[in-house]
Amino acid sequence: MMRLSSDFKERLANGIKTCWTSPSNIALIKYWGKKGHQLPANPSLSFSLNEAFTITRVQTQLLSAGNGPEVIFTFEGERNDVFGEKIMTFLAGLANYFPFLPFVKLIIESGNTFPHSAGIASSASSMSALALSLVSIEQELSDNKYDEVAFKQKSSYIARLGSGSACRSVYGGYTVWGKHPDFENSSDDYAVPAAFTPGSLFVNIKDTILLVDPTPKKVSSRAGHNLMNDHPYAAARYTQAMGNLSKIKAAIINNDWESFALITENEALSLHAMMMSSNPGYLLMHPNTINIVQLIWEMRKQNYMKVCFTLDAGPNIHLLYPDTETEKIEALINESKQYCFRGKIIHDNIGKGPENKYCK
Ligand code: 2P0
Repeated sequence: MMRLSSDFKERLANGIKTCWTSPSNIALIKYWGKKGHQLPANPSLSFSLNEAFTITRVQTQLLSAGNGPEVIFTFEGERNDVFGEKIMTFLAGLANYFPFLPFVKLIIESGNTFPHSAGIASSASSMSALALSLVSIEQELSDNKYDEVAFKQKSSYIARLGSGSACRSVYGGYTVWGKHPDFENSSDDYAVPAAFTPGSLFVNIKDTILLVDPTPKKVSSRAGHNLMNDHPYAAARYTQAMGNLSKIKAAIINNDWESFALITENEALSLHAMMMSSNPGYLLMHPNTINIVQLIWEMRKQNYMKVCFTLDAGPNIHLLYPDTETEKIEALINESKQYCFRGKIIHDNIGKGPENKYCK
């Protein structure tokens, strides 16, 4: 934690403005199950998206009595007190990390580049954008500065407390969250960039999201994580994820698409198998999710395409492929559209991570 400068109230009275864009991410090795306070039961690996991000602007006002924080939250131009309350709850747990919080009213304006109904998880991008903004404000109120690594680590730590997967969104490229012997600096407390050099197939990996069903899911991720607590297969699942993380690292470094595809699909199907075998069990896949999986497998076999799928906690298919394979994949995407909600698809690809340079 950084010490506040002696004139921090003056700085707050002048108003501090910060703004971050932060991306969503897609997990290849899935985080599913928690321990302690928002710590992962197994490590996960994801990459940040490029097009799907949240833009968050935060302005401070001084509350000199020190009875804050207060929040005014606007989402896409409209005041949203339901989200505002959620942010208040989140901030209430952060007093130990940000001693300035009692002295601020935060005016937060947020928006996404992707529609609500796109089936893209917004908690990762929005919580990471907010965490980065809070750490930026902390820096403005101190006479010291974090270096780049410490700044990102603190942001990742704070984002994790808001939503686990959000801690991976503070970086670009491939990111690991959770202690694993093959990733030297990995930690359960925050995510770190995956310190490997990806093979050429993985440098510009694409993620085309096939939107099967845009309606909100019936079982939240929070509830899903909780169901892992007494899950009969939990221990085996955590062991599987540890092994899959080692294997996928090797596949990405060795430019081995086939192994990558096997592991990625094994993770997606295992995640949903955990949901189905929870007590009570539930299904987030839609019949058209399965229709598309069958189509991918069929067309991949016929045409030797470098393509695979993954699934988030929802029915939509994330089609992953190297950018060099784009033309070959076109037919598969077109054929899949019949199973998509209003034929809707979203093109995305691996991205560079959060930025604040566009915010003035
Ligand atoms: C992941 N998911 O690794 C996994 C795979 C969804 C499927 O992390 O309760 O929103 O906020 O920590 O991060 C979704 O759960 O859960 C998730 P919380 P989160 O991306």
